[in-house]
Amino acid sequence: MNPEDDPYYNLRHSTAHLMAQAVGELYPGVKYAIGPPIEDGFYYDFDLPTPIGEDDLPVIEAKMREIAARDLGIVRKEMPREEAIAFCTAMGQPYKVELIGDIPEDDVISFYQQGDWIDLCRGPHVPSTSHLKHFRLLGVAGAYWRGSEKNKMLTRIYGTSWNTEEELEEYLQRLEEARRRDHRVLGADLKLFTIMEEIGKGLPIWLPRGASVRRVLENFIVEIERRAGYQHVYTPTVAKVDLYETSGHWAHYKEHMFPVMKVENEEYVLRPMNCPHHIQIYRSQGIVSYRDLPIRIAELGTMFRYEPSGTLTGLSRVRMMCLNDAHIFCREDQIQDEFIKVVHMIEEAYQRLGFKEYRYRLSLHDPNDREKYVDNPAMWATAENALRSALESLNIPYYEAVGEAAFYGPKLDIQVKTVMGKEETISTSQIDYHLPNQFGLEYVGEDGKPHRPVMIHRGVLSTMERMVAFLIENYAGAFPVWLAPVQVMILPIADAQNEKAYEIQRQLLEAGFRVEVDPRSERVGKKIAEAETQKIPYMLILGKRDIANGVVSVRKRGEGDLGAVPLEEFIERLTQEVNA
Ligand code: TSB
Ligand code: ZN
Repeated sequence: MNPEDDPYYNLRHSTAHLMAQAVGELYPGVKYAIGPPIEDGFYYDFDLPTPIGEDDLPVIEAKMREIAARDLGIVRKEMPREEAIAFCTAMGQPYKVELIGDIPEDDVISFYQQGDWIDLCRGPHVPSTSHLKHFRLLGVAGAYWRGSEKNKMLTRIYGTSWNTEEELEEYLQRLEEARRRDHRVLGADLKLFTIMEEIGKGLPIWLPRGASVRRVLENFIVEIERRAGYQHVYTPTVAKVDLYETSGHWAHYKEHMFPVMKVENEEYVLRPMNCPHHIQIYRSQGIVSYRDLPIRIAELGTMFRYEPSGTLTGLSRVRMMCLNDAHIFCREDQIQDEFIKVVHMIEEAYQRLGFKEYRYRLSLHDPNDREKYVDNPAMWATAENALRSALESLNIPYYEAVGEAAFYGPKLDIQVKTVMGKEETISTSQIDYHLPNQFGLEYVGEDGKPHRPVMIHRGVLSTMERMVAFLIENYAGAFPVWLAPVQVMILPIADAQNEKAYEIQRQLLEAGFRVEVDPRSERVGKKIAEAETQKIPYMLILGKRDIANGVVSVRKRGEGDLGAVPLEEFIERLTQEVNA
């Protein structure tokens, strides 16, 4: 965001400063990182002496209003580099010292001061704190210093700031709208999932309705994979540490793994990925011929990742997850073809799921990051070239991101946006020359000699957790009939119709649908309203007259009354819609 193309730049940047000053007065000893304006608002990252949460925001906001009312002039000060470094060091602001190091040699180093508070800053700003009136603090999140998980996790406070009270109100309303779609809110309202502190952070419980959606998705993708020649397996969710030492996870992925468990005199870890297990399946098959390839091993594989608590988000970022995973072992001359098939499978799935807004990201390694990435420039060149040429023949638009590859190879990631505006990876397809090497995988070529296969790692639906989070938001909880956890709710008008309602439920269950009865002695109007709030696609209303006439009165979510039809006709309609 630049001052030139954002009319709110100064206002929001100044409000970020105001917040930082307030935090400084409330939490002496706070260390300041960065605090830029962003779309619709601003944030500031703090290294705080005590942890804070959403509950503390009103106090900070009140302090901000108090400081704004002091009408402090905001003044620019320039300083020579050495002086600036000494100044920030004396103030106990190590992040600022680091930031000064990033400023190009010839650039002027400037500070902005309001009252007794001062911050390293390029500016510009509004003239005085009294210009800041129409703001609101919105949330707290964890954020790594410089965005790298190798650095300390800081506390990020988000806020918004506008020129008028009307603008602010309008924005808050827009936000409220987005929040209504937030999968965490809908997940609770629609009884899809819950997270219990008693069990632990990032460890969601799938309630019956959420589990239903998940089961439908699992069956859906397993069937697509079966047709495409994948073989499904089950493998253990733990393994010996040695396995991950061999794979390279121990060297490059350890900080994402849970700590080691000692069992008798062996060491085990919860697996953060399924690949090494699938590699063992390849190895267990004895001699593999070039004619046997590709071998496609698939699993709805449960895995565990140590994600810092500040990054956990409902179902979309968790610590235990089930990935729609597969590893394709193939010859080099098969990579392109297999890769293209994976992308087509992703597109097929998205079409059925109704996803339209997504972007392809080519995720490349960062040659300067020796810790994250396997150090083998020739291997990276081969893998990245193979991926690029597959992309070329697919002829799809994509953008590139350096430093987003897996430690073992480049990826094609499919990026989507959550309702809260965060970009996330759903599907991924990755080319890997590293793991086959680590495990010494071989096949016998046409020439009778041993050769090394290449691996494609791919997840089409992502983890079931992240996929369901995304689906909830995508549909605002109103799942299409084939995915809906409860497809039909039967609403008897009076108790006298309950028995018949259960009979119809049995018939519909037999026909393969997910159906519930609401037998409570409530007004039917109230039962209808509740089923609407639960976003159930079909309601069957059952009165005395319906039973006498041998029909059910059908209501559709969002459309209302569709009239009375014999049950068989309704079943036919439903079957057609589910299979459409
Ligand atoms: C595709 N070894 C590969 C696999 O064979 C792998 O694990 N790739 S991954 O690390 O990119 O993860 C696969 C997908 O899991 C990601 O694209 C993302 O959609 C999902 N995912 C990753 N971390 C989390 C998490 N903490 N919570 C929910 N989903 C996650
Ligand atoms: Zn893998």
